[in-house]
Formats: sequence, structure tokens, C-alpha cells
Amino acid sequence: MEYTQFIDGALTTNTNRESWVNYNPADNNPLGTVYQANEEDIEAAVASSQKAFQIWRTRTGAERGRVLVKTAEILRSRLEKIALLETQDVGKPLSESLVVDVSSAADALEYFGGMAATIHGDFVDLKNAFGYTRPEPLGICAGIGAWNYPIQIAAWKAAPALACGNSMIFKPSELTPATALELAQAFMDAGASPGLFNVVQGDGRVGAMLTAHPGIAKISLTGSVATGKKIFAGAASQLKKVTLELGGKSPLIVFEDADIPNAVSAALLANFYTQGEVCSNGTRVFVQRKIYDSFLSQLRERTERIKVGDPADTDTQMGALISKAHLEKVIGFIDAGKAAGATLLTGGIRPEKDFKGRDIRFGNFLTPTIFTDCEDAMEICKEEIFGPVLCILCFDSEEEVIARANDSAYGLAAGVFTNDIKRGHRVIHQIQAGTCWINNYNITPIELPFGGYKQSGLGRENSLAAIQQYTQLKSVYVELGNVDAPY
Ligand code: TXE
Repeated sequence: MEYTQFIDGALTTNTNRESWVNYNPADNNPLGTVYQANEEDIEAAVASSQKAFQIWRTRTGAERGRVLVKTAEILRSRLEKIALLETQDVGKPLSESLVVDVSSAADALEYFGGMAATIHGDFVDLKNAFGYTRPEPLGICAGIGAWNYPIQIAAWKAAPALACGNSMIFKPSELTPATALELAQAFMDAGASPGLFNVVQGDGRVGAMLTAHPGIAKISLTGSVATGKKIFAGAASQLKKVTLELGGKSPLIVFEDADIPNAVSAALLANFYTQGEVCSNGTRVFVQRKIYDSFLSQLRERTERIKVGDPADTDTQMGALISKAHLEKVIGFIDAGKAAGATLLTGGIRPEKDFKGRDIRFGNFLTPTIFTDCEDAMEICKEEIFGPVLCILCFDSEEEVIARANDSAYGLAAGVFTNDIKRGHRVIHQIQAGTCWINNYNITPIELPFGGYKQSGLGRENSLAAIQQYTQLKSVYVELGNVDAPY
């Protein structure tokens, strides 16, 4: 397989570029070669995107919406193929990619496709005059993606951008080049103009080229806080608009009156789904002292039942981490946790056989890990690990847990489990986080905004809030009388 650029409606064939091998995390066998976009590719992508933008901006919202909805239909018709590509690229179980990744991408296209015709301004009656506003497109928007949800991230950026009349150049993570190309092809098959959604491959250097390019009006990143800060700084010289969906170390708070089986389910999903490689994960699980022992015994028992193994087997519940380097990084955090005095209750093992006895020693596998005897100041409780590592912490009072939950530079997400309706809302209103759940976790319907407070990002994806991220507002005053001048 050759992962090249997708520019002006087709895959490019020029492969005399810097390149690297793309590996399957499940066995580290090569899947193909990725070709890094060069300056020439970036210029071609910008020229093609500009041409498409000039056509697309004249389309009505209804016309734009039809293309987005058709693209969603095409993605759904190719669900099995794209889900398998995602599983091979990311290492996530097919049982996830068949249910979440492609569907969430299609949901975004349908949601913003349906909204496109309703994007309008306001009318204001004034004294002997009137005013109106126009939400206008920005131009070429660049999307830069992370490796944990490649096609979902690409669609969560492309759908609102295109619904608002922009064109997009998207750069997937250098570790997951495959499914952005599938989305590009689906747009073409849905009747989009060539260049409306271009894909360039590459690492941070290509991302930096997109950020610096004067022909690109906006950057939308999904990635780490460190990268978000680099892009924010790079965009500053041109006051370029940015949306930043970054990392987190989010609290999941379980009060003594919570439904414990449900709270345990949420803690498992918030730490081990997609091998724990989810930015909004609730990796600091705060449990009220009275139920701590019963919660922990149920959590441990169910964690040790999780089926770790071949991601391509639909019975598998947890697959392989994205790369050897990332696996080593996560193991480094586990070693640091032990050295700091936390107790490794279960997990943290590199299994040689999976739950069906298959040899998985060549893949990036790690058994789901729980640390107890944690302290808030420990590195494993402060830093984002981005792997299957759960830190459980005990608390006594509501005031105490709110203060501890907020004691973080991050502010992406938060969850609260309680059957006291007043307490649930009272607590969640005091948590400094942008994306919150009461009695569930990590449910992200397109209808709700997704994004963080503090260093977890800027702006929002999904919901009506995304429209403001991809338009600029013009106000127009219309005089019905004369100009009243004192001169
Ligand atoms: O991020 P990286 P990764 C976060 C998650 C974790 C990280 C893991 O919390 O911290 O992403 O993903 C490009 N200029 N989220 O390792 O390294 C790079 O090529 C421009 C949060 O991929 O930051 C890649 O395409 N671009 C998220 C992208 O940035 C640059 C959900 C991200 O790379 C660049 C998923 C530069 N200087 C993961 N350097 C959320 N909040 O939704 C790198 N890139």
C-alpha cells in the first residue's frame, strides 16, 4: 500500500518523497509506505483548495448539505472496509471501529449536512434604517489530526468547515495515514468539486507548513497540549484562527449513593476503551470512602476479565497501543507510579498470548492497569498517560473532591456519578471542564459541543458552537433616510 497525497480529486502518484513505513500495531508488520508532502505538494493542495473554495462558496447551504449527506451515506456503505483499515492503522478492536469510528464520522456529516441550509444571519430593525448580519466562510481551513480516531477527527473538522462554505486541507497523523484518504474519495464520489477536501501526509513539519501558509485562513488541531501551543504560536504572526482539541487528565467522581455497577462500567470505558488512548478519558477516578472497597473489588474483577488480543477478532475488547515507542512511554509511566509508592493492583503486563491463546508478543499489547494508594501529586495522577492506566483515589467530602478534581492544568472533561440530582448538577457546575457527564462517560453525540477549558484547548467541535469556528460574521447597516452630517 502507498499512502500518498489526495489533491484535486485524486491520489498523487509521485513517490520520490521522504517516506516511512506504516506498521500494524497488532504485530508490527508493515502495512505500506507513507510519502511526506513536500513544498510542491502543499502549493498544489492550496491552489486546488482555493479553486474549489471559489466554486463552493457560491453554492447554497442546501446544495452543500446534499454533498455532505451523500458522503455520509457512502461512508456507511463502506463501513466494514473502512473500519478494518482503521483497526489495522490504530490497533483498536474491530468491535470499536465497526460501531464508533465510521459511524461518528457519518453522524457529523449528516448533522452538519442537515444544518447547512439553516446557517444564516440576523435582521435588526433600526431607526429609519435596518441592519443584517452575514456569517461568511473563512476560505481554506487546515485540519490536523491525531492517531486515535483518524476518520472521526477528519470528519468532525471537515463537516462543519464545508457546511459553512469553506474548503479543507487535512493532514492525518503520520502514524495513521489510511482513512483520511477514504474520506477524500467518499467526498469525490458524493459529487464534491475536486480540491474541496484535500489530504496531505506528513509529520509535524508538514503541519507547521500548513500553519504558516498565508493562503490558509484557519487551523483546527486535534493533538497534544504541546503541539497545540506550537500551532497557537505559529498562527499568531498572521492572527490566524485556531481551534485546539488537546489532552486531558479528567476526573471521574463516584459518590457513595451512586449505582456502583454503572459507575464501574463508566470507569472501565473511561480508561480502557481504545486501549485508553482517548483524550477525554476519566483517568483520575475519585471514589467516596464508604464505597471504596466494594467499588474497587468490582472494578478489579471486571478489569481482569477484559479480553486483550487480536484487534481484527470481533470478540476482542482491547487491542494494541499505537506504536512501540508509545507502549514504552506508557510503561515508563507505570514504572514511575511504582517508584512513587503507588500500588500496582493489576495489569501493566506485556502479554505473550491473547485471550484465545494466540501469539501476540510482536504487537504493542499491555494488560489494563489499575493503581491504588495514589496521591494527587504523583506524576501518574497529574500527567496524561494516554494508555490503559487507571488511577483510583479516595475522598471524603464534596468540597474536597471538587478542589482536588480542579487542581489540574487540564480541563477537558469530567464525570459525576450520584443519584442525588441536586448534588450531580451542583458538583458538575463547579468542575473546571468543558465536556461533562452525569451518570455516564465519554458519550459524544454530535448535537453537543466537545472541547476543553484551561490548557485542554480552544474553541469547540460539534453542535451549533462549531459554526462560529468556521465562519466570520459581517454586519451590514442599511440607511433608509439621509446622511445626517453637521458639516
Ligand atoms: O499528538 P501530537 P498525537 C491528544 C492526546 C495526546 C495526543 C496524542 O491527548 O496528548 O493527542 O496524539 C501534528 N505543527 N489528543 O501523538 O503529537 C502531528 O503530525 C503542526 C486530544 O498524534 O500532538 C499530528 O498530526 N502540526 C484529542 C498532530 O499534530 C504538528 C483526542 C497531533 O500530534 C506539529 C485525541 C507542529 N509543530 C488525541 N507537531 C482531543 N482533545 O480530542 C505535530 N503536529
